[in-house]
Amino acid sequence: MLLIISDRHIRYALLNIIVIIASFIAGYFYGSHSAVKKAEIVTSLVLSTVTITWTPGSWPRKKIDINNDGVPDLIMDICPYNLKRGKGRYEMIYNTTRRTIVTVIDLVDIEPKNPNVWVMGFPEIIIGRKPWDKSYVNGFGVKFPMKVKDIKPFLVSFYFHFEKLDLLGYDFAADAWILRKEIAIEKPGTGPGEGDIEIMVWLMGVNAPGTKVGEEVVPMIINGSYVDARFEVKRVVRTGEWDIIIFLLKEPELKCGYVTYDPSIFVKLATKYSPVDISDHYLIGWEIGTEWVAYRPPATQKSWAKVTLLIEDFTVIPHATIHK
Ligand SMILES: [Ca+2]
Repeated sequence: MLLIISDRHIRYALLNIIVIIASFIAGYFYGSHSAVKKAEIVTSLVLSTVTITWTPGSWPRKKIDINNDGVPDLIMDICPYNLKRGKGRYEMIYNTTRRTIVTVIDLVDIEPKNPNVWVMGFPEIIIGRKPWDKSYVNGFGVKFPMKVKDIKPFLVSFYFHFEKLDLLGYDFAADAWILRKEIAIEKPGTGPGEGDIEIMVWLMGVNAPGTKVGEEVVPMIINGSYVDARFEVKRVVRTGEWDIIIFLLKEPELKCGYVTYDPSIFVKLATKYSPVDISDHYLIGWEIGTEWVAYRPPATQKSWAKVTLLIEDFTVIPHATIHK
């Protein structure tokens, strides 16, 4: 993992190298010097990562089974929804042994599908599903879909870190959909529309859209400590389309680190700010990723976007919450 440079990772890399060298030495003495033994080692190394790579016109995504029990636990999705063309590298790499997800964007000559939309994509990991999916990925045990008024607590926890950040705009955020019954239950796969709600939880980012409608305090664990996290609540109300509620972390200011929170708290708070009654709506999943905005005309002459996002130790714990 040449993209990761912290001390911890250097130590890990050294440990890996030592293990690999020890394996080869052990193989040498164990016997046989056989080609089969060497082949086994190479195969296990090759299989330790799963990479999905964007090319123009594609929408790469892959279900990942973290604990290898045959049931998918999350979807890794490049989600290039507004990216028409670009030269370079846009990929996500899941490392099965270290359980890291690295997103790499290094593109030039970028062309959007819709020039009026600044966000190019939302490379992300998903539990449950997106509105356009027909089936759920519920391997962690959170039973999506969940009716809002009956929602059960669950925790999401992860470490995140940005490197080589060279973007006109970005966020690191959760995205989730609260859908009417007729879409969530009766017609899964139907895109959202008027009467549905998209909620976002921004841990960092610039230029969150919407009008400020409130402030909330939410319990979180950040880098191992309990925090009364202060959020600004913003709302985007739109005619003929779904409305958006954004929880924007104001305090503590976060650039990277370990984060744990209970998404059901945000869903309950969203009922207070939603322009429509969502108590009988359904939460269909929880997504974490980065919306990215490229430098491009007319803001700059050339177009480019560059960032590496590391998500590590991602896990979900059903039926758990955070209390002070
Ligand atoms: Ca699994």
